[in-house]
Parts: sequence; structure tokens; C-alpha cells
Amino acid sequence: MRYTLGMDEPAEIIAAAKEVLRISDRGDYTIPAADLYPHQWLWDSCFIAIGIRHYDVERAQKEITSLLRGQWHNGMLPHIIFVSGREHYRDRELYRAELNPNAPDKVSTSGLTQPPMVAEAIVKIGEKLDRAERRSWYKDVYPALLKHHLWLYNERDPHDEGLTLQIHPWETGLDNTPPWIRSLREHKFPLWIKIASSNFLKPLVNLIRRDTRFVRSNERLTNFETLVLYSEQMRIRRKAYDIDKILDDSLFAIEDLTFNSILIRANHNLKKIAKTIDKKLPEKLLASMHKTEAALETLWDEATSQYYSRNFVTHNLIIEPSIAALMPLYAGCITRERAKEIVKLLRDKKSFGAKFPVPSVPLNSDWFDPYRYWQGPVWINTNWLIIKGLERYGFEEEAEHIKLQTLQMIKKSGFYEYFSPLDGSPAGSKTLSWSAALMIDLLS
Ligand code: 2M8
Repeated sequence: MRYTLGMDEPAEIIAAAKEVLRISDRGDYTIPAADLYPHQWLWDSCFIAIGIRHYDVERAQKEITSLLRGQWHNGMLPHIIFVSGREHYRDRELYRAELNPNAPDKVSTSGLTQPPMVAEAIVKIGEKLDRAERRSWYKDVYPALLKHHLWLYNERDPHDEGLTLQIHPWETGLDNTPPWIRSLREHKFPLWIKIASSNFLKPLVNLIRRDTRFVRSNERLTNFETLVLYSEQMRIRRKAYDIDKILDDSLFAIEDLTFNSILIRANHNLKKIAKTIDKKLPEKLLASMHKTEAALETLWDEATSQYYSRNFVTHNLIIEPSIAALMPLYAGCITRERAKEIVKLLRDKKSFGAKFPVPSVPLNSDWFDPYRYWQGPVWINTNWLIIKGLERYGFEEEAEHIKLQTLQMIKKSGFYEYFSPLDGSPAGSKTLSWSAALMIDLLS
């Protein structure tokens, strides 16, 4: 197949990437992958738009405006907008977003959100437009974007601390990353999870799971992890997505390092957009934005010289290393000293300095598994975020190295979902849209 083998020149790779995106194009939006992810996802569409803007700005704009059609009345941007049709009834049922009066009337969505990459995508698209077009583009999307940021602080920063909280691992985009699975394991689960994830019932659960029909089970979440994430979603659904009720009785309420690092960049981009169209952001929002940057520093752990996510309830850092440790580079607000500490981790061959960087879990972690989803493999979107962060701090050589190794993996195997950091071999879905789109961006 043209898009998986024999790519050499950048132009060939870009052509192959466009083909992957064409296959998953559903008119106004792009699905992440036809097999595993047949709906529209929030941060996927942002990364996709960042790639598409290089050859079709209008289509990239549609990718974003189609996301905004899913916005809840309270400002939340949901992490999935479902396609219609009977075959996907089960996916929509898992959420039943209509239980909450804020859910949109015309489209079916999830009741969770995902990292706020929208502002970055809007600005990146803006870079491709002339001044007048850019102003008009920003004017079109500003009200929804502002509403989203207001929601993030109003609903997800209830103590006005500057850090937003996430209520499910799916909100962080890093589903089964070790800090979450460890945090969830600290709680008592319904007995049925224990029974259903036993070896005895494995064949039965495997039969129900849709994902392992497409991808080898050693490349996906374990049955236990899948069931825990599922049961957490059911708990949130039972609370009808009411944040007060959820916080009253939730196993998972964390201030995610990746989410908040992305929020800091998003805030900068929102300010840029407002300035371009002569809008004044509300004072309270500006104060919250300022607080977030200061609060990021409270996630630093002196003993291990790293940043971590924090448990919202206990306020304890979750000392479990993962790719999130590198994301403050992308936030761009940390000191050069801190940035240097992160680069040390990236260079350390026992930690994140793998032959094919950057592993989603450091090589010396007990959790590390080269093929298991967010517990080891290299992902193109996190590489992209790290590259942008390194460039911002002037670590050009490190950024270039990650870019080159990313290119090698893609050239050899195609636009897979993730890759082994040990030898670059591919895993997961064969054609992940953000792998294609972000490769276009890195090569352009
Ligand atoms: C994965 O997450 C979804 C749930 O949202 C899943 O496991 O089914 C993650 O990799 C997430 O970051 C990504 O946005 C999504 C679609 O590519 O898949």
C-alpha cells in the first residue's frame, strides 16, 4: 500500500499522509481511525487541523468549526462527537449525554472533555491566512473558544487554585498511563470487575471488547484497565455529568500535568486571538490564567527533580513518572533551569532517552512495556508537543533528533498509532490520522 511502504522523499511522505487523512475524511471532520475510533475526537481534530492547514486551509477551518458544533450550553467541548447510525448505538449509550441539560440538542456527544488544544489549532490555521482573513477567522471562533476557557475555570477549578481538574483518565488523552491506573487501583472496585477480569472469564471479556478485534491484545489496555475505565464512566453517567455530584463520590479527580500544561499554551493563544480582534478578556479569566502559570510550579517535586500530576482531593503529587513530566516544556512558562532538568530526563538513556524517543513511560519504570498503549510506546502527538517545547527553549539539537527519529519510524512502517521506543517497530491502529497530520506539519 502506498501509504505504508516505500516512502523516502519528504514529498512522498506528505502525499502518503494526505492519503491517510483522505481515507478518514468524513466531509467536515476527520475520524482518528476507521477501525478503532470511528467518531470525531477533540484533541485529534486539533492535531489533524494543524496538518491539513498546510494544503487546505478552508478544510482545516471546517475541522475546527465542526468540533464547535458539539459545544455544550455551559461551554464544555466534549471529547467525542458521535456519528449517527445504529451500528454505533452502543458507543452513544455508554455516555447518554442528554441526561445533562447542557448537552447540545442536535448532536450526540460524550460528557467528558479532552486537553484544550483548540486555541493552538486556531492560531496555527491563522498563520496561513492574510491579515483580514485571519481577523475574520478569529472573530468567527472567538465566542465559542472564550466560552470554553470560561467553563474550564468555572467548573474545573472550583477552589480557584489555577489548576483545572479532570474527572476521568479519558479526559487527559493518556488513558491507561501509569499514574492513573495506580491512582485508580488505590480504591475499592465493584466485585464484578474483579470477577470479570479474572483469567477464567478472559475469553468472554475478549469477546465483548471491540478494540481487540482490530489490534493485538498486548498492544491495548488490559481487561482490568478497560473495565475500570468503563465503570468510572458509568459512575459519572449516573451523576448525569453534574460536577458537584461527581466530586462528592468519585474515584478519580486529578489535576493532570499534561492537560494543565496545554491549558497554559492555550491561554496564551486565546490572548493572542483576543488582541488581534481588539477584544478584552474578562479580568477574572485573566487572573485565573495568571494563577495557572504560578500553580504549575506547585507540581514540581524537589526530591526527584520532576513535575507530576496531583490528586485533587488529597493534594498529594502522584509520584509516578510518565511522559507528562516533559509537558511543562510545551507550557512554555517554566524557568530555563527547570527546562534543563527536563532535558536531562530526555537525554538519560535509562529514562526517556530511548533509541526511538520519546517513550510514554520512562524505560526504567516497572510499568514500561514497549507496545502497550500509553504504558511505553512512542506517540506522534506527544513527540510533537515535546518538539515544540524544546524549540521554544532553544534546544534545537534535541528537537531535531526527536524529529529525525520520528521520521525514521514513519518512513519504515507508515502512520501507525504508536511505536516501540526500543526498535521503532509499529503497533496499534495502522492509520492514525494525527500521526499523518503531524508528520505533514513537521515536514512542512
Ligand atoms: C484514545 O482514547 C479513546 C477514548 O477517548 C479510547 O481509548 O478509545 C487515546 O489515545 C486518546 O488520546 C485519543 O484522543 C483517542 C482517539 O485517537 O484514542
